[in-house]
Amino acid sequence: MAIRNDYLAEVMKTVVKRNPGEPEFHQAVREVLESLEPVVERHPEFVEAGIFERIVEPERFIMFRVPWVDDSGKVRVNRGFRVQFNSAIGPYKGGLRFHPSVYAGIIKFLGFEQIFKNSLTGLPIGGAKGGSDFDPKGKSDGEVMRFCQSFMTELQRHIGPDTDVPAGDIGVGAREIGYMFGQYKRIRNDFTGVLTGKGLTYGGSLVRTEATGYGLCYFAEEMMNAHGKSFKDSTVVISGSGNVAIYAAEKVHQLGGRVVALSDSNGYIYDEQGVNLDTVKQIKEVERKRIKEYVNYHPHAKYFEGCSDIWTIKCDIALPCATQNEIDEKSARILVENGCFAVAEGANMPSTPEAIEVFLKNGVLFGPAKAANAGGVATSALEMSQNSMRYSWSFEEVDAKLKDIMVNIYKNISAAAKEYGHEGNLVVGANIAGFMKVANAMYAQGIAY
Ligand code: NDP
Ligand code: 2IT
Repeated sequence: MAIRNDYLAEVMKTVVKRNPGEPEFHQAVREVLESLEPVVERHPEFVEAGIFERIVEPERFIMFRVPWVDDSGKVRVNRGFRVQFNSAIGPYKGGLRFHPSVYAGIIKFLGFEQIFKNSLTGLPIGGAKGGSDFDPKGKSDGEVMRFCQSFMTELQRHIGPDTDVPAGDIGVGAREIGYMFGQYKRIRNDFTGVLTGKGLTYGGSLVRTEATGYGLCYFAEEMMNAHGKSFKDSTVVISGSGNVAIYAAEKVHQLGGRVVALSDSNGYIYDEQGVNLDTVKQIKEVERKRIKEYVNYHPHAKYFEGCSDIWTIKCDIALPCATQNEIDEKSARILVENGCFAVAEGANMPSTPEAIEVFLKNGVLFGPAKAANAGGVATSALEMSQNSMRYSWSFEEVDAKLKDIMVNIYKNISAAAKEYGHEGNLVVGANIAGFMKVANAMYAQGIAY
């Protein structure tokens, strides 16, 4: 698809001009604007109120220096970011990514996607994202702690439980959230739910660790059930071996499917008998080692260098759970040729636009990230609710709410796709359904931002 509507094409042109050298941000905006053509036609009042021009421009973009001292006593400097993209429907909410590839364009693409994803959850959360080009790999716990403390020393002045509530993403898990929470509390003298993904001993919610992966499978199962398919007896390939990948794999196994491959940025493992998740958790969560260690525990499994070839493995269902643009047109074609009938995105924007086109043209059931991986942030919002009540729900209660939310997301986006003339296209459905709630809220609040 291309942007055919002249007005939306003009909005896109301004985005490219204002944000030069940020292709991931352009890609995320272009996809949403393409989907919104039928909305422009039906809602001239949104055009008049400048909703489209406003929604692509962050309310606030913060960039800061993060100095810290490594174990050898050397001073190191990283760059920190927080984009507070949209607060129309609730306090800014979104994860923090620590990865060497982080720069303004990555943070903006993720923050922009987060607006619509958070809207789809049905919960009152605005869109944000942040992070740093810090690489936690190979760093000692002490180095990670000093970095997190320095990062929070600046970030704390911009956030708060009713203002902006960060969480994890790539490279930010329970350890990093703990260090940042401790530093926030020390500086502000405030024990409050300012971060989500906290440990269970200090305000965390049950199921948050599992939520993105579990939610992804609840969504995918609902999408497949609507077409007479399911995880039961299926072969599944999952990329990544981090938080999202591990708990997606756990839920696939619970639903009767078999996960045969997982990866990291160096390569992938193939275990025809089904991946042993106790081993993967030990390697990745406890030892923080590489996925190739898996074959030392299970010699019948195979390890291959290079992560992108994971998509050449024959499977029924593919769940990309590593990073952006990890499935290109070629990989998408191979998946289709091998009989893959469903793809649900655990990572943010893991399929290139060309790959998505291949899936849609070939009738592959395709669950786009902002719908399929919304279970993580939805459960973060449930953590915020529990913190506000100073109460905590049981695992079963939170899990049931998560499942409900994911089923509703599927229903709402397929209904929106149909209503706007694109039945079956969940990309268009997710973008329109996510947009409508935010646009209505912005419209009602006047030209405040
Ligand atoms: P983790 O840091 O726990 O794991 C990331 C995994 O992806 C690792 O296996 C990592 O391998 C791999 N990976 C990261 N970058 C690359 C790369 N450039 N190329 C190849 N592989 C890579 O992160 P999460 O599991 O939390 O996040 C995974 C994806 O899910 C991200 O896109 C994130 O934005 C998205 N997401 C996360 C949510 C959450 O709640 N955590 C919620 C919604 C979406 P390696 O160890 O080699 O770097
Ligand atoms: O991309 C995402 O939705 C996340 N990384 C989770 C954000 C959150 O606030 O829980």
